[in-house]
Amino acid sequence: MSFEDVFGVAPEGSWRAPGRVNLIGEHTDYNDGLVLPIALPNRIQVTASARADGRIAVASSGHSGVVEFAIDELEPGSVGDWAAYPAGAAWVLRESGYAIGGANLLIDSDLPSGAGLSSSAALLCATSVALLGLLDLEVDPAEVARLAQKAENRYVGAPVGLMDQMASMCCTAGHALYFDIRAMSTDQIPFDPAADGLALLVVDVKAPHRHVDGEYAARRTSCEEAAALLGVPALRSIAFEDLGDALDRLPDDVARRRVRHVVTEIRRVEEAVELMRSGRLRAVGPLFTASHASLRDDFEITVPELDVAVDTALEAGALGARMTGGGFGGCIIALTEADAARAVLSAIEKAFADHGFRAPSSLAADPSAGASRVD
Ligand code: GAF
Repeated sequence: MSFEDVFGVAPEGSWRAPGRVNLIGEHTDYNDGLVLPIALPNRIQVTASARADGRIAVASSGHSGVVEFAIDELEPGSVGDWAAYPAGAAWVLRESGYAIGGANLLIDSDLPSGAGLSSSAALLCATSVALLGLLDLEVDPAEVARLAQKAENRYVGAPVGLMDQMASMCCTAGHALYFDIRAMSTDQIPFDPAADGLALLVVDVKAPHRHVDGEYAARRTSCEEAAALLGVPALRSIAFEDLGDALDRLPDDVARRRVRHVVTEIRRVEEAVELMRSGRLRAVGPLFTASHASLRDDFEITVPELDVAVDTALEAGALGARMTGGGFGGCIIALTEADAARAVLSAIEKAFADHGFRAPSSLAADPSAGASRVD
């Protein structure tokens, strides 16, 4: 589907924003914590031309038809389904005082959706940079990320944290993004497994998403309620050394397990970054595995496909493995010796066939750059 065929005019440019996998630091972002994502080579691309009538027309290679709306009339929920994301991006830019104009937008993607690779954030970020790019407006990438999160929270209605949008906007090639949400500070950590004779496998377990939105919101609410009970603004304020005391002050076992996950996971991110900075990438493997156990047992967001993939990867010799992303489906990552990657993947494929699960698929995990204009 060419831009001219759909809109009858030539495009003025294309902008792209990648998906991500998080190396470690899961469900910590909305607790003011620490995360460590890499951007994937897979991305969402928005090709665009300006319109003079204040309307946005959006088409997608993954969906039929053109959805059209007036920027001035956008209100949360006014556009639904997949077009809610580009509409949300336009709404938040308008609300934030950016004088965006009308546009024709054609969306194209090689980023699997529903695989926990952050296609929603990528679509919001790609649309935002396209709408701003048509006006030649330079906006700080972290600010675009914050606006994209606001659109997802307020326009789409998903109570997500800020990790995915920051990964999509601020990652750089060859690095993981160490993002401290409380400080709103970032550091680029060199990440090149191949240089150490290692590989990072990303495996989509193809599990049907089960109650993802409701369960995500429930986890967030549990964390916020626990923080209120402990008298802190967010669980980040509970130091690892004070975890035992904090757990003693909580009224029930579920709250204790949720808090234990968040506090220990933040600690694991610090440890992983320390190891990566000192060139000891192999030693990060056990932290991945501990993170998965915490997400499975304390945060309770894994599903059988994720657990089987992780257990099988470890049995087949992976140095560490964990689910990545929001949970309840999506992907696992496994750190392996480079020459063991194929065997680990084959073992997961065989285990899935034995369990009667859908066949998994794997993706390249080259740490890639954040959103940009496509030359
Ligand atoms: C999803 C959310 F969008 C992120 O903000 C983050 O909370 C993640 O789940 C879990 O770490 O991707």
